[in-house]
Amino acid sequence: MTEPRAIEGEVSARGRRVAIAAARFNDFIVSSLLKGATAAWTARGGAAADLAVVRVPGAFELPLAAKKLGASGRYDAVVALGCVIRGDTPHFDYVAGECARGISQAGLETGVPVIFGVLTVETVEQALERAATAAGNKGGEAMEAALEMASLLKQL
Ligand code: INI
Repeated sequence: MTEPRAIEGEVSARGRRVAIAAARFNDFIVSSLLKGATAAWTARGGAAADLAVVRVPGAFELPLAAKKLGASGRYDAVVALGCVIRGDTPHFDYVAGECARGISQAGLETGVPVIFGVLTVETVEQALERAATAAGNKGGEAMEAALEMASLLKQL
């Protein structure tokens, strides 16, 4: 039997334009995610002038900024970065839940990949583990997912 035709995205930033929307809340973590994302952009051949970084107050504000960036037609993908750490109140559930739902919705409504690079963790230690500057940086992984999806969507 002949093999089915495989369609896969390429993780390359060459010729791509990407926007990052990053929350300022918990900046001691988000700045590391941002470093990981920009390092992945450069490592994959992206030009500095083709990467935009937009800051918003907190994770709750990421969906609206991501939607506007996606709808602008200027970017092949949007990466949303943030960090929500569980506290003693139900606030976490509202912020994390609305952020995840809104980011998914922004992608579906604009047709532009919007990547969920938001840590939702119980403790600061868990956040630090995932924002390490070396391997395992979730910002870098989010950028790679954005590049793969941008390439894939162009083929579908
Ligand atoms: N925003 C975050 O990005 N992370 C959090 O952990 C957080 N907590 O815990 O409150 C948080 N709150 C702010 C929120 O995102 C909005 O900026 C604010 O409610 C104004 O709309």
